[in-house]
Amino acid sequence: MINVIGLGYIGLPTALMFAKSGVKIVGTDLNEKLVDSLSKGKLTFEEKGLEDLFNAAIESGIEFTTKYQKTDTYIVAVPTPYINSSKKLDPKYVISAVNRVLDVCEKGAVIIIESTISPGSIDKYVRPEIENRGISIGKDIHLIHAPERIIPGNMIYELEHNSRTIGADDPAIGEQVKKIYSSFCKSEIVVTDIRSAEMSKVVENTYRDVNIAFANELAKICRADNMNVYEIIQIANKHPRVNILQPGPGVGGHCISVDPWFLVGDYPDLTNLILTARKINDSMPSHVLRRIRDIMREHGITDITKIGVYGLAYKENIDDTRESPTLQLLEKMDEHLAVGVKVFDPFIKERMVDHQVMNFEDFLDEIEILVIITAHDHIKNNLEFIKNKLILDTKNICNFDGVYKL
Ligand code: SAJ
Repeated sequence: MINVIGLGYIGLPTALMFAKSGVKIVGTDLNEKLVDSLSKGKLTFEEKGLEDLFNAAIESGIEFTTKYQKTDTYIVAVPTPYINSSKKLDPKYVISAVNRVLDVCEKGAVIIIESTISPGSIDKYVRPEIENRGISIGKDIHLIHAPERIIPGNMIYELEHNSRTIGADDPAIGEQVKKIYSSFCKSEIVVTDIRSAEMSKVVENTYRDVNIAFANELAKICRADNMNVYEIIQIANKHPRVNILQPGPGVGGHCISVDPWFLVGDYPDLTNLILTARKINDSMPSHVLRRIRDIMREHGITDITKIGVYGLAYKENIDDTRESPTLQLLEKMDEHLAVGVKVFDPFIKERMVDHQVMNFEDFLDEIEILVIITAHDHIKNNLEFIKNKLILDTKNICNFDGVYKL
């Protein structure tokens, strides 16, 4: 039996995938409401294909509880926030989960940490915690770091088809864990040491952050001289060794906008490019704000409440709002006392910000300037209803005349 600890965006789909593949799974989360909801067959977030997978896992006998189980294998998928002031990882949830596992686990149990951690965290925070309890790593318990790579919006497919990394102290235990993941992962599983696994995970997300920053910087350069950044990227990408990403209103999510800070926090003197990229991406909401100001000036609009921001999720077709560019933009506006902008997102069913309008038609009725931040299919399928608005399209999805771009 595997006890999956933490039933959030990563832990839950992973637990369900194992269960569907016939592995006996108990999912543990301290949040009683969440456990209660899952036990009643109600999902806690939306994700393509998750409902079917959930039903299959229930049929296979998955259980949810707030209690840690006595078993031989644990997967820890708890949040790893970063401390805003120091930009360092806050390992408190991982440490607490590991301690609770140690309270109940069998001798020789394997503790697999899936949560993203900054390179060196297992050595710095987890090992001392275990050793201080007089428990011998490699004998009484085994440690593994198996970072995930799935992307919200395509999680279920990617769980099965992405390759994975297993970091282990002992290659034999690494192979044993590889076999466990092979029950649903159809792609290559690389076994390495723990530090390399930690580092490669953070490097992957940092790579993407740096590349998005390049696209965002190009957008600013092109705006300064009125060039079409999208066309330029499209042409440049015809080169066989060029693959520029898309500029946007900022980088959200709990991964790409967070992980590079782990490297900056730990290696402040060595992270020039990475820090600059972070700053460029963090500056995009201000760039959007300046674009809104340009449009208001050009059209003599002074009433903030006539602005409507479309999208609260950090990217298209999901309901995850963590670090979302819209929240960053609203914060910036708030600093400038620009309060009262309307917000709408078809995926966010509960009110989470001021002046959020819950119905698309009402939202459109109330605004003159529409700022598209999230490219949900919903807006792409409703383009005919927005044609009479002034539009700032930060995602390059409207191709009709007069639309303002980043
Ligand atoms: N974005 C752009 N331009 C682009 C691509 C993305 O502005 O060309 C923006 C998105 O709109 C979004 C942000 O970047 O705000 C991040 O979105 P994303 O789709 O690039 O990635 P995440 O954060 O949803 O998931 C990432 C993935 N990592 C990589 O692609 C290297 C995923 O595979 C990881 O599992 C996940 O982080 C994680 O949990 O670490």
